[in-house]
Amino acid sequence: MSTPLRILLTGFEPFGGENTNPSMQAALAVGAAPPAGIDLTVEILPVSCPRTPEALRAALARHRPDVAIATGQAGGCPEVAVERIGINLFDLRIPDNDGAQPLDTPVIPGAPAAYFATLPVKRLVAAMREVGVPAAVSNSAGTHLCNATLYLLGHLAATEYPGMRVGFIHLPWLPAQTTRPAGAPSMSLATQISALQAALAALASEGPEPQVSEGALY
Ligand code: PCA
Repeated sequence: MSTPLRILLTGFEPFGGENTNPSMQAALAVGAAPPAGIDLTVEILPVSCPRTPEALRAALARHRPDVAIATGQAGGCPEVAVERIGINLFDLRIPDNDGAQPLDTPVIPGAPAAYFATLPVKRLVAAMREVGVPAAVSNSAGTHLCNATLYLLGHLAATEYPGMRVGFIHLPWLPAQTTRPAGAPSMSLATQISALQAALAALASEGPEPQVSEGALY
């Protein structure tokens, strides 16, 4: 039997005054029932410009994964979004959980402008669609801590963890987060869990990147 793929999956704690975060719930649920062939560890990260990087670094040092996938909430997004790129920028729309709101500030001063995710983003999207989950590649992870986490993962892979593959998955609101006002897009926790399980299972197998465009702007 081949050695199982070591995957670190992270979710975020609630932020912005909300009382839950779908990424925390979905990541913990997947951690309790990981797909076969994967040595999975789940960590929940704080939402804080200084503390998120510290927690991420500590998690990587503890687990030394082959693959690091972070997940976070993208409130208002109607589908699961597999992020393609993280940029070296904080420009927070709302304060982090320590009340800080840096604008136009690099995540790591002097470091490169951006890092691409090194996971097969189109194959992950295809695997999610195959199990009936609306999903797409996203070409901007925003400028809050989710983008910063993908950027940091790319930077840490480039500088300290050679060979580690990295990616980020943004998840929609859960239905209970969209009751007031009603009508915003949401997705059930069960569907979000299937999306993450499909992505992990796809990583445990080989396959070509689908030659389809994922260049939609919206
Ligand atoms: N979403 C935020 C940060 C934490 C989270 O779950 C974001 O999209 O950057």
